[in-house]
Amino acid sequence: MSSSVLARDPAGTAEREAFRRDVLAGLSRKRRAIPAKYLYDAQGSALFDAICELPEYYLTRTETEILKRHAADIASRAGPGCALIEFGSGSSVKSRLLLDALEDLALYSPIDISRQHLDETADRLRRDYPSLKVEPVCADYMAPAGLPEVGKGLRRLGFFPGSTIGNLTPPEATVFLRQARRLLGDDGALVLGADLKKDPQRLHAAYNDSAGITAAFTLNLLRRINRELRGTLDLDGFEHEAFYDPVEGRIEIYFRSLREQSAIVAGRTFSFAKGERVHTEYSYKYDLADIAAMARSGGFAVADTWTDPERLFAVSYLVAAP
Ligand code: AVI
Repeated sequence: MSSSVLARDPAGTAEREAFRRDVLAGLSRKRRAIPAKYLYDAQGSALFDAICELPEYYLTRTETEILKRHAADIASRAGPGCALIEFGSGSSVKSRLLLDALEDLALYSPIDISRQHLDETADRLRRDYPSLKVEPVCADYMAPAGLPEVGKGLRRLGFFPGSTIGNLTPPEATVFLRQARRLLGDDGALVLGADLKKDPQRLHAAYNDSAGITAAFTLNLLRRINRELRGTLDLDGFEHEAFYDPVEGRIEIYFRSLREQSAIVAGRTFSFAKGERVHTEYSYKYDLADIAAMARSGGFAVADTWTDPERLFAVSYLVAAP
């Protein structure tokens, strides 16, 4: 879906239609799957914020600590007067660490598909940083059509935190990085947060928390389908499933049918066998060689990487490769 469609469609009709199309297509496939982006309605976004606070979910805390410790290193690599372009406008805490550290920042431009999220972020930042030029861009930074031109004439520093890159398959990550490389330009750089491979039990716990918030996040997708697509999915008839696949180096997340059942979605009937599952997310984990290879595939080279003492998470400074 293009950003221009979204901009002309404040009521979200096009978004609703894309959701209907993707859910029906995803449930009609042999290996059922629904794109992860649909997990983030208002309730899903609130649940994800709660996930970030969980004791088992070390990612957010750890990346924030790394950024706190190395914001000055990032700023000295970036130099004065650059434009900061954030892919997504979620985590203002992390962006602020860079906003505070970067010298004579010329522009801050968050790119996000959610107009509401963008406007809220921009309003807050304009209030807290009155002299900062804030230019939000409403666009899908994963759309194959490419990214709109932002920060023209300025040296551009991209920021893609949170290991959101891990929710992309390797080919999708390459597409994203190539698009970012084109937008950031030959003298551009990208600060990339990526979750590291580690003890599978630690990974398992991060996606199967004892409070059940991650399960609620996954199952909220069923609630959204019922609400927006006149669905009759039984919320008690499915469970969250998440496990680490060490061969693929990724967490896989599904909702799984607890019994044989059928449900109506947007006027169509779907049957589920007992144990049948619907894929909702991948969350790839990396070692430093994986990050270097991924960067190369997107036209970048790793100039620096900072990690925490336990080597749970990595923040890399990627420069555009010639
Ligand atoms: C947004 N993303 C980086 C999260 C992750 O860890 O892959 C999404 C998530 N899904 C369940 N827990 C967290």
